[in-house]
Amino acid sequence: MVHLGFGAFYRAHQAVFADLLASQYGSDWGYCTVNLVGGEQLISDLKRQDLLYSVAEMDSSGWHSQTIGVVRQALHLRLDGVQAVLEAMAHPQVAIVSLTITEKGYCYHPASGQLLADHPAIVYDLTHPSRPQSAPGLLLAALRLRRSRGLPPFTVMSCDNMPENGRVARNVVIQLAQLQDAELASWVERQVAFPSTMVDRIVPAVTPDTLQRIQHLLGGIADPVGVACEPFRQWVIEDRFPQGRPAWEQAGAELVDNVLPYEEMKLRMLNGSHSFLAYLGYLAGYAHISDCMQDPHFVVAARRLMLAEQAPTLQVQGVDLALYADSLLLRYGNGALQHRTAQIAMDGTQKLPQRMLDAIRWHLAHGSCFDCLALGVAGWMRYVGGIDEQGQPFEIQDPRSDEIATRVATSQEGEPRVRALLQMDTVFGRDLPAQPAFVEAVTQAYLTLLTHGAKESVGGLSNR
Ligand code: NAI
Ligand code: CS2
Repeated sequence: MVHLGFGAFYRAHQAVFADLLASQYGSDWGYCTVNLVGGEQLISDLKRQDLLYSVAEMDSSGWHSQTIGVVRQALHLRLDGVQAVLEAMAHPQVAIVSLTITEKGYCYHPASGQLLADHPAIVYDLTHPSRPQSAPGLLLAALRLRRSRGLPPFTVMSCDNMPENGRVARNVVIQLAQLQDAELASWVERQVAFPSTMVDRIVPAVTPDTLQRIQHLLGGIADPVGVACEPFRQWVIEDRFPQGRPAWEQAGAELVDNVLPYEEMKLRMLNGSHSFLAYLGYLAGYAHISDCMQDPHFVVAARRLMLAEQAPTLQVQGVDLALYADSLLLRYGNGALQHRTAQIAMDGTQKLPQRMLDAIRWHLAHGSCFDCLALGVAGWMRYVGGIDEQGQPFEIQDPRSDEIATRVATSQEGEPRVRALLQMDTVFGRDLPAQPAFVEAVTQAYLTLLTHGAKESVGGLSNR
């Protein structure tokens, strides 16, 4: 397998499944891992330590570390060059290329799922098709290379937090192909499988403190590639791998025909409540998700968001959603994780559609209440204003931060600000801003936030 995106999540999730298969079930599936954007130092460090690194699970009983040894090769697009990456992907033994490149790595329009043909990386790839920079461009160039060599295509498996992530990956690769070579596009359409997956494990960004604790666990040996995570892990995979796959089920993954109901459940209940807690918690002065869980109003509001506003919109069968919500709240309360609200608040333009807006569309169609979701969206709007409730400025990290900054700078605080942000159609589409019930609910929630602040506004929800 080749994995694009050697970030914290891959290291503590997909690599852990493969390691378990190799160490306990004799599997010979391994990885070539690749970083495309950033993470140069990580790849160099990994090479320096014989491609081994540590994963520590943390909970209230302590930290437990294991060594992961399934990475066989590590590359960086900038350090090793595009040719080396394409050759790795075109290697005859490669059957799967998986991805954790964050939502923005797909260069797509989150509201419509279409390729952003004017994205700078895509514009570059269209003029340099055999030396691409973007993930869709690399997948396409590697598939073209395999086809020209008479090799079967690999299966493309997205492990990013998007509904129908396989379909998103497929759309962007095929649409990019259509702009270059119609015949190649139709070959990809016919020959390449893009299964979807639901992935779950809370893996906070690594901090100096994480590395220090891992060093302590390792008896003083530093591991700059180490990562720490919660004990829980889940992986639901659409079973469509024409070129074969590891027996992931032996390591606890669920292989299913249709993963969408699980993806929607996780994205709306877990990620939706995570984003709600991230924006409102940050504004309320809570640095970590576990700090939000110390505030009973935040706990009640998050549970209400999950059960009253997200659960009714789901199609998943046979899952006790009340139990699921309670298990999520327990996981959020894990104080060892130190999962920063500011980390989850990043890239909101890429996250809001699947975490909150799809459920809001459902409520608008059914005429039902979505107060918590409206406050979540208003929380994002207040957050991207870039000034906290103590008047301190902070930085917004988002691929659309320039557009956000312009909209914020050219609109007056209050209702005009809400109207200006609602015009971002990559986030809200054209339909939502045209629905008076939506505009009214978000505007009211925003004005409540301005007047009463985040803590009181969340308290107001939990008191209803
Ligand atoms: P990270 O910040 O540690 O790693 C991000 C990875 O994405 C890096 O390998 C980076 O090179 C790559 N990347 C960033 N922008 C890119 C671009 N424009 N094109 C190509 N590659 C790009 O983040 P982490 O924790 O590994 O999360 C990555 C993704 O994994 C998330 O966005 C999410 O979709 C998914 N995920 C993360 C979970 C977590 O708890 N950390 C849990 C479930 C899913
Ligand atoms: C989080 C997720 O960073 C975020 O936006 O909501 O990465 C979350 O930790 C995972 O999806 C848990 O599986």
